[in-house]
Amino acid sequence: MTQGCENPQVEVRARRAPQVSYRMAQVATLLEAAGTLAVFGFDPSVPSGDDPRHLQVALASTDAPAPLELWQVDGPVRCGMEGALRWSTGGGWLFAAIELDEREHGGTLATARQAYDMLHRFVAGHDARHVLRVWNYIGAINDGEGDAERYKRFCEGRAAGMGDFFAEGFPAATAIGHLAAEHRLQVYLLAGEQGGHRVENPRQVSAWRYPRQYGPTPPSFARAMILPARDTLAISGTAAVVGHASAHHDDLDAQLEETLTNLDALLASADMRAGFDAHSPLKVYLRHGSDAPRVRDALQQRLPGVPLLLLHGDICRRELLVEIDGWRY
Ligand code: 3EB
Repeated sequence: MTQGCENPQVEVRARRAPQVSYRMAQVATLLEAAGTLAVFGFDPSVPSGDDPRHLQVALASTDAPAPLELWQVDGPVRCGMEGALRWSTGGGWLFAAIELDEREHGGTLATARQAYDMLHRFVAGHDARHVLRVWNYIGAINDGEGDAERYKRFCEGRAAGMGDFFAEGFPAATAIGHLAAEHRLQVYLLAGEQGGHRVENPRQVSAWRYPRQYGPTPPSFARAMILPARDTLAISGTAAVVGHASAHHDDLDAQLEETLTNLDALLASADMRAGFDAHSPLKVYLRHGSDAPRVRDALQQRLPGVPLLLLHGDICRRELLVEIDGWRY
């Protein structure tokens, strides 16, 4: 475009990011609130709701009662179901979620492929077709040896199912093992009308460049995504990985410190000021649920006032005990 000739009427205005918060409330109350795009519960024994916007994640909160996670957008929201897929759209955003049973789709690899194939076909038919952020919850993620480990099979199937849909670059993502029935695969995503800006961590090898030792297909995700209005950073699952190696094997405190250093490095890499605050919710995944009080104490000291949601789940490398994802507004 010739400089100085930009027509403001042609330029698409980037939409305000969905507002993510943790709430102690009833699901129904949150679903009735204005602009509710999605409500997440964290109790694997509870089914997802009749309302397509209510997803029960297969990971258990370490807190009782557990808070709900709320996504709110500007403007009216429409929603629906299409087979195994639930979706909602409003304010220029699209939420889509799928849950598949591995026993019906021929194992971990084939089920991941199917989930990504269905999701990308669905998203491609919408105005909000730029997938910015994905969450993957996989049963028994560390079962199986070598290349047969379920996480590595998932990575192969994910790559096969997305095909060249993410040719412009991968979304930010989280992949965590849940402790519910191992055949349940849950994948959900946020897509927008415009692409975001991918952020990598200079302290870490980009996941899609991990060497062969981590599996035949490297993980397909960006470390973080700046949303189109540049108002928000969506942060991928972040752990004590330095270079491509896991640091501080089986040392929880040291892994937590390394993870916080990685989060700081991501903020710097995104040109955002340092630190997290009361508007920047973080989700903490713990391999051992019994570590929850210690981790909560440590994080409350290090990140005072930051909303935390602690979940009991397995990290995709056996030696990792903690992983953190979240939003920085
Ligand atoms: C890591 O840094 C930790 O496979 O989608 C973090 C975030 C991790 C996302 C994924 C995996 C994924 O490699 C693991």
